[in-house]
Amino acid sequence: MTRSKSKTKSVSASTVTPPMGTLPSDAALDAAAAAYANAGDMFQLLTPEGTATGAAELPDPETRLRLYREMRRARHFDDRGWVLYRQGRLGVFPPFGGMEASQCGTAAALTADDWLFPTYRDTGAALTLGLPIARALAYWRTSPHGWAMPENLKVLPFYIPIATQYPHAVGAALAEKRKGTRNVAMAYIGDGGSSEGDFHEALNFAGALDAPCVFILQNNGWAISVPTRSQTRATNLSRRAEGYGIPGVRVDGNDVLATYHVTREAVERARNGGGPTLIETVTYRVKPHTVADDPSRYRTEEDNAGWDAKDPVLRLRTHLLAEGLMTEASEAALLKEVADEFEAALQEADGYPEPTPAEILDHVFAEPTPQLARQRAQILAEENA
Ligand SMILES: Cc1ncc(C[n+]2csc(CCOP(=O)(O)OP(=O)(O)O)c2C)c(N)n1
Ligand SMILES: [Mg+2]
Repeated sequence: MTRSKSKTKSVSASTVTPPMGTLPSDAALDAAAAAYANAGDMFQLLTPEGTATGAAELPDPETRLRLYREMRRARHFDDRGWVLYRQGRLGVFPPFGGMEASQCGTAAALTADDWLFPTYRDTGAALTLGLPIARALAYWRTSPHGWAMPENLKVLPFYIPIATQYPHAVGAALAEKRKGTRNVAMAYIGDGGSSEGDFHEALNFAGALDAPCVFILQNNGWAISVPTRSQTRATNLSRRAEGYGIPGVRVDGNDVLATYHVTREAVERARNGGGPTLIETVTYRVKPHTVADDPSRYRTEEDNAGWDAKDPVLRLRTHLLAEGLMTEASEAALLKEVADEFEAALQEADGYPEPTPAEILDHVFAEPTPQLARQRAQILAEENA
């Protein structure tokens, strides 16, 4: 487990990037392996103090401001979610505060034509690609309004079963390849999920068939109460990619400029026929597993030490203020916009009709199977009896 002793020596992500439009050569994979052989190394563009490492050029100012906005939208959802849960206005949901760089920076590298397969913790990623806030709230209210993919957006509903989304993403990526598009599929998973068979099958399948897939492995140190260090002997999860012949990148998951940078490279490679990439974002679950969890039962203050100082939102904030790209006044205006957007979405979600029992079967398949149709008729008959 490397989370507490992260030596953030900057490794250029370009060392693992083959030229556009080509498959990764053995030499490129060897270079990737060499670059990431030291478990402490990870790609970083901004130090926790907000200064540039010089490992690569920073994204342009407009992109940096966009990333800040996306992280603030995500953080606001997370903060308000806690309050709404305590008020009985939102169900149990998994908070992701502190993981915004890992989620928003990666999702921001996609376009609305691409696929996104999120886990239950990836609201920040889904919002970044355009999932309406009201739909995300509906999901955590167990309302059918949150169960389907929104129109014009290929964001799957949040997956609760661990790791099943990985093979699904490979299927979607291969379908895009067959259709001859340049669209890619991005799938998220946790450190715990990466110990499941589906994870390994998906990486092998994607590598063998050159699926245009980007696999994001968010190593947040914990799978509920199980620390990463005790569920695997692997200390650098990105190196698992080597076993499947695909590039693996390890990135500071609390540095949004770095997560965006490496993900853009991986997305471009996939679009250009270069196949899949595994990206390990090294981050930490500073919050409980869900809002109903009590992490003091299984981890100590020592476990958590140092992570608040690595807060991804504050890191970019320091940089933007220092560079004059944002002032306290312009930030205040942004925060007001973010809060107003959320309250309008909450009102919209409050206006959704209460679900009826038969709706539990909607959205399971595009066309209901005969069994589902029979069950639906039965539920309706019971309701009307
Ligand atoms: C197939 C399956 N097994 C077990 C569970 C119970 N479960 C829910 S969350 C979780 C831990 C997952 O940890 P990780 O993949 O690291 O994701 P994180 O919660 O840290 O984001 C487990 C075991 C589940 N949802 N699905
Ligand atoms: Mg985890």
